[in-house]
Amino acid sequence: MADKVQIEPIPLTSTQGGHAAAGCDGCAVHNAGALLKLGVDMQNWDYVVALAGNPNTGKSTVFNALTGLRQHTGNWPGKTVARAEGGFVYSDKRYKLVDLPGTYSLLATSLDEEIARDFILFGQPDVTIIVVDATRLERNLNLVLQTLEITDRAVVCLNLMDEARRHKLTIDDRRLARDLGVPVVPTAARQGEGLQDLLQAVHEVATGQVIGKPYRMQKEPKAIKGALDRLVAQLTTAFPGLPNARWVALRLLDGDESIVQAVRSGELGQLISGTPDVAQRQLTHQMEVVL
Ligand SMILES: Nc1nc2c(ncn2[C@@H]2O[C@H](COP(=O)(O)OP(=O)(O)OP(=O)(O)O)[C@@H](O)[C@H]2O)c(=O)[nH]1
Ligand SMILES: [Mg+2]
Repeated sequence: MADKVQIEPIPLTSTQGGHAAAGCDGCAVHNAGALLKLGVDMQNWDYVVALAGNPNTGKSTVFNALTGLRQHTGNWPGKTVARAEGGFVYSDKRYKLVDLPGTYSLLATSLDEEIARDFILFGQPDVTIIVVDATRLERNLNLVLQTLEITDRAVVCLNLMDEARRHKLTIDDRRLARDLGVPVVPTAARQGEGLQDLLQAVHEVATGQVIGKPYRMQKEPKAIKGALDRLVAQLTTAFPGLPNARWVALRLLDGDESIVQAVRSGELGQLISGTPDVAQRQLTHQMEVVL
């Protein structure tokens, strides 16, 4: 059933609204400094929401519906990849929405993947909406699971539900939400269906009313378990509060150059305030020896 979207798109030049702060219930968790480096200015906005998803799943349709076409387009800093950002107000909170490049994975093997991955990892958006094609769920879940390894602040937008219905596909979205550990909202974005529920789910995650407990693969091959455990312990010491130490450790073991670089340069440390330099230097030194 189509519902009416009651949102209030706002011009990007508006100067009202609060600042992001950390360390309280319902407060924003995004990393304003890292976001600025990624070209997103969070002054005068409460929350930042990233739109991720496989190519052609309806991300831009969702984006346009939520921002009412009030949007800036440009490039990612230093890259020739296009970026759109826009804004809306929902329940008295000012949300900035950033449309990420469409990707099948977040393993950073292409520029698009690197941009999407870095935005979620370093920008630490308050919510990441993962738009999935309900008619190709299996293929789309790959990106969902990878995103959930990095952040627990996610909402799955189960889009193209009209197409799924046309193909006589029924999806148990409640079961999916339970299994994934994050909210799942069925939508047909082109018709505006489900967008009100999507906004409500985003709001609940952003304000901490709903806390995701994402499904994460726990079983790793025996051969790497010892190394993984050691690396996680070292990362946790070097970067206390790192929200995804296990994922970072797995990427380091995989030789992911941009993550190795982020540890070496301290960029990873900038995500968390009060990082003890000594532990970080020790880890960096050990990595120099190993790599
Ligand atoms: N039937 C149907 N079509 C949709 C829906 N959402 C989006 N579309 C259509 O799907 C096509 C792709 O939508 P986009 O919003 O451009 O998808 P995207 O994910 O931004 O695509 P890329 O940026 O190229 O990765 C367009 O023709 C949309 O009109 C939906 O819920 N139902
Ligand atoms: Mg698009």
